[in-house]
Amino acid sequence: MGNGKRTDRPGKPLAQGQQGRVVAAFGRRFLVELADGAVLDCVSSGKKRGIACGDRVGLKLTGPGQGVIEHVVARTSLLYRSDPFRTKVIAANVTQVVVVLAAVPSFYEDLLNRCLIAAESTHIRALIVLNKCDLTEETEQAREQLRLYRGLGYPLVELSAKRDVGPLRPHLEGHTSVLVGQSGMGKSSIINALLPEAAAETREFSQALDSGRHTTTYTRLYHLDRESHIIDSPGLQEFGLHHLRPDEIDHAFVEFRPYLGRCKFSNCRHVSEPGCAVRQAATEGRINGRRLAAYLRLIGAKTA
Ligand SMILES: Nc1nc2c(ncn2[C@@H]2O[C@H](COP(=O)(O)OP(=O)(O)OP(=O)(O)O)[C@@H](O)[C@H]2O)c(=O)[nH]1
Ligand SMILES: [Mg+2]
Ligand SMILES: [Zn+2]
Repeated sequence: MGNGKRTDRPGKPLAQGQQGRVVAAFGRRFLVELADGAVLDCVSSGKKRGIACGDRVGLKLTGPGQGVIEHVVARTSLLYRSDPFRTKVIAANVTQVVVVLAAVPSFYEDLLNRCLIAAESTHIRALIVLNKCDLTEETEQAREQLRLYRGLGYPLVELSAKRDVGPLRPHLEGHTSVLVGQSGMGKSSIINALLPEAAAETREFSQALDSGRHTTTYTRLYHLDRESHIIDSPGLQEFGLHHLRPDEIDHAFVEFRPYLGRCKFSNCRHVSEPGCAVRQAATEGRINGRRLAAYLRLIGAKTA
């Protein structure tokens, strides 16, 4: 399954079916919300794979409160990750990726970069949240580390889910946002702070769907208002980008763009080729060395 793949008859309602939005995705089980607010417990028909939270779907009712998803309406976006063997969808029809970081536990900068690259390559806006700012001492170094990303144009919102999520609210207006990041960064805490009633809902849904673990194990969409929605997702250990071609990765590093097409060789991978405009820019301090190193790790090159 690829990003550009359109799935089944876009927008066409089924004669006896209903349309709804996937508001929770747990393996092959889904909760689908209908226009009247009713939520159905659904499975996917046949071998249909890759249905994501946020997807608009056509479904058939099979019993009280139950249905089968029969098709997926064409998506405006699909955020997903991949390794050489398979693809894992994260969320569909989102307009913003919110990468949630915190100083404690420490975050992996490569994972941040991978989240940003995934967002750029899907043409989704990316926002960085530095949570747990109530831990003032620990946060200082993380703030310093993130200065680079602010310089690249990524909005950085500092907050404490424990104290006040207010600074995040204006950034969510009119967007369908998905919170992504490592486990323990506070994604679900942010959701609960934004939507006090979500705590009860989370417990309710975790009873229906969860295996009883404390961390999030399923993707779940919440409504902030009619136009603004937010998706909580399970913590990521890694963010495989096997599906991206090297030239797509090049373009997803926003600060590389002015130099692309200017290397001596048109297929330059910016590793050690002579006449490389990207490396030249790095040497001159116009591209940060940490980002070039992250790029080289991403394309699997030796950074020696
Ligand atoms: N000090 C402090 N702790 C926080 C804050 N936000 C969350 N935490 C704590 O961080 C821990 C992890 O929070 P969660 O919201 O479960 O993290 P998550 O990102 O949803 O984790 P996964 O679901 O595993 O991906 C919990 O113990 C929270 O109480 C904060 O603003 N300040
Ligand atoms: Mg969580
Ligand atoms: Zn080059």
